[in-house]
Amino acid sequence: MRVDIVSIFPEYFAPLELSLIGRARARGTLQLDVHDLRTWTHDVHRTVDDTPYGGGPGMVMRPEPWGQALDALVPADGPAPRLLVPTPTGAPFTQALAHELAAEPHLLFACGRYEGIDQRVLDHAAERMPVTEVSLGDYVLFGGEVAVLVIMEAVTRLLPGVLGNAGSLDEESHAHGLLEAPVYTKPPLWRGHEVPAVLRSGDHGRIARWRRDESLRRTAGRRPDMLAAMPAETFDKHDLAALQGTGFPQSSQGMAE
Ligand code: 6GU
Repeated sequence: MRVDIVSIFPEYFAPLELSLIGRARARGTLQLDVHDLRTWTHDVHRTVDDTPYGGGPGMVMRPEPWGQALDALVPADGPAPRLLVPTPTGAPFTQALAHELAAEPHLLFACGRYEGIDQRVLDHAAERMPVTEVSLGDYVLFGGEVAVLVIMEAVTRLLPGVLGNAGSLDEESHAHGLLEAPVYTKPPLWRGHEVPAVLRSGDHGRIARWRRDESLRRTAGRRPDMLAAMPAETFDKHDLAALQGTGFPQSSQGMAE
């Protein structure tokens, strides 16, 4: 996969040299280039922002440097990249979107700062390539840089060959609409806290059942929105026993009143 990142703070992306993302780059699984937006400014102050039309606080990123950056990074021949713009006004970033992005041959991230990028940059880009505005959640960051680090970590670990054990992708939180059960390692007794006996029993059927029960109860407690999104048929009689007292499933999930 090829990835280009444009930002006024290229130094933010130093962590992408480390650990498994760094290794994916060294191996060529990920071909990543970070570009300084100011490369495409031509005044002595290398200006990237200006005051907003209509008034109001803060500054807006000017369209000209962005237009030139996209011209330089979008191949004139061959397929256009998918343009990703991190912004608190974007659609929520989810594991499903991470899977979608991991299947793309070329991603281009445009990191906005201040109050955002002049809308015409995105409208013009959308005439030439798919554009996705994406948000990490309901809070506001200074700019898109940290969001790109998050998105790149979520996407890179889904690329073929990056994780040693691909099976762990199938069992992890958000893979099947439930949070993962708690995990334990040695020693069996630590500061008065024991590892649940079932996990030391060697009975794989009971262990799987225990993990599913814990997943269901944990999801009901912490992420009732996720459990509410699951159709009632998803839950068998063992699941219903595990969910006793949690308020799930709800009548709106198709159960008899
Ligand atoms: Cl993707 N960008 C910014 N600037 N703020 C955010 C965000 C993104 N997601 C949540 N807040």
